[in-house]
Amino acid sequence: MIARNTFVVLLAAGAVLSSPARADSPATAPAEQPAQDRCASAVDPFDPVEEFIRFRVAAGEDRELDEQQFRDNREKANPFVRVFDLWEQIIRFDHNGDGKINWPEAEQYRLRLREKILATYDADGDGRLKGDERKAANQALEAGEVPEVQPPADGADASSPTSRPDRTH
Ligand SMILES: [Ca+2]
Ligand SMILES: [Ca+2]
Repeated sequence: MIARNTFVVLLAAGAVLSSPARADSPATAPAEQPAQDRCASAVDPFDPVEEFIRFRVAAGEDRELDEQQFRDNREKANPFVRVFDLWEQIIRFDHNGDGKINWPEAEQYRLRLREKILATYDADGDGRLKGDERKAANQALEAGEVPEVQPPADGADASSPTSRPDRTH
């Protein structure tokens, strides 16, 4: 009998502990809490497939992102252009000089921005943004504190995981 009562108590305690404490919190989330993870896909972990898909939607038929498309895309659902992306920065990666951004140019911009953000916020140097690192990065990006990015100088592209020998011909 005692054992059984204990079992019932444990069951009740388990039910309380396992009830999702956050289930009712989204509707009443405090305003100061940044709800969105700004880093996901675009920064850390960088997801080239997801970013490519988003880029293609943003760039339209000609697969080239121009300034107007860049500005329009920011307001769309699942945009390629995030709150911290600046045309003034991405256009520096316009290697073929046509005034528009194609996917290889966009990807290089993403990778450089990732490098810069990790250099600032990846405190333990493990190549990932976790916990407080991620929180700090998100808060900065949300506030528009974006590191300056430049395309790598010719021949100094060894750090890019997707570097291709396309600049040598
Ligand atoms: Ca271009
Ligand atoms: Ca880290």
